[in-house]
Amino acid sequence: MAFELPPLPYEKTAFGDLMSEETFDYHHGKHHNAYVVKANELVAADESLQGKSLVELIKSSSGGLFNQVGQIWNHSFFWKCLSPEKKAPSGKLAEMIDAQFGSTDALIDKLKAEAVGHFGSGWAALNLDGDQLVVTSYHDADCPIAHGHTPLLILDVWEHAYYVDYRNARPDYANTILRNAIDWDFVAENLDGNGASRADQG
Ligand code: MN3
Repeated sequence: MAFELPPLPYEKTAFGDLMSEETFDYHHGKHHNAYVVKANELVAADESLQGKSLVELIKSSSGGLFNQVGQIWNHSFFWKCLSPEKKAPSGKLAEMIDAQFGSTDALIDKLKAEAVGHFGSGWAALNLDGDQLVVTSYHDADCPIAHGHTPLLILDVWEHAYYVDYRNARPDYANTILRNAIDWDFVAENLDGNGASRADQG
């Protein structure tokens, strides 16, 4: 069965100037869609790949196919990490953040530094490792699932994610999105794997 572009979980205009409709038109409608189209072409051309799930392909492929399926997973997960309604961590997630980083602000500073310091295209991420929160990043189409990591939150730091709205200012993009547009409820759901498994459907 062919992979499909998952619909956005909100309207393309929901974020106003934080992330514009034009950004969603290109980022979801063209970039994310192109990964879906190319992955389907590669799978259709190779019988041994057919019937495999997205996660199975991420774990077993390399090169061109890995780039497409990794990016399908990353984007499907990324859209779910965003919320047009400003939220804050609560419950167990807030306790873990406070215990490890001191405050949500301090965690966001660390995530922002990871996003800004990452050279070239890729993804900044907050993962769960055992009972510890880990801030890290991935290059290009690399994907937490490929490493057996448990992602809680990922932020796209490819230029196509911010160039329409922030031009070259990756720090402004990372700071604005991390402080105003994260779905911390989705992040918390991923502590027990539920959110991540939902993103796998994409
Ligand atoms: Mn992208």
